[in-house]
Amino acid sequence: MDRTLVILKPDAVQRGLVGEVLGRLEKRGLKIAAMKLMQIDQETAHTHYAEHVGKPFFQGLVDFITSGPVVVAIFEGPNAQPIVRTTMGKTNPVDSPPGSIRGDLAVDLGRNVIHGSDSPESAEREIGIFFKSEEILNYTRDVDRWIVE
Ligand code: D4T
Repeated sequence: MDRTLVILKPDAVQRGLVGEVLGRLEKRGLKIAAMKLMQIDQETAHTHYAEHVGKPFFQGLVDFITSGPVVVAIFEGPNAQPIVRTTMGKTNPVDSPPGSIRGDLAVDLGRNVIHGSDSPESAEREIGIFFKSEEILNYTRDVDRWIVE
């Protein structure tokens, strides 16, 4: 089954949006395979955002993602990675349609509430940054047969 990494960024925790955002992903039909509340340190932030090193927004991005607690989670389901990305909306909330997480809950690129892996390869890399294999649970839900044919 496909897995993807989700981070509810410090703005989501501070604004009390954790339940709302997790609920939208659960209601879409995805299953939580792992989850924790944590504070990301500078080194982990640099590793996670390695593709953005050198860009003008990099330091602000690292300062923001390390500025307070985040919730990191692994969501599982068929096509988990693109399903999460479309549920999130576009990177910039101004381009995100109403009905998407960012289109309903955010207005600013630098406070866009949620991160989701942008490819299966990114998902695998990012899951490895935040979770040990024993923290990822394998279990079935009775409802899954009503979600996936
Ligand atoms: P994340 O990684 O936060 O889920 O965002 P996306 O995957 O949707 O988008 P991204 O990697 O291109 O950007 C990472 C992060 O940087 C912020 N950002 C981005 C910014 O502050 N200024 C910018 O110009 C860009 C492109 C927002 C998301």
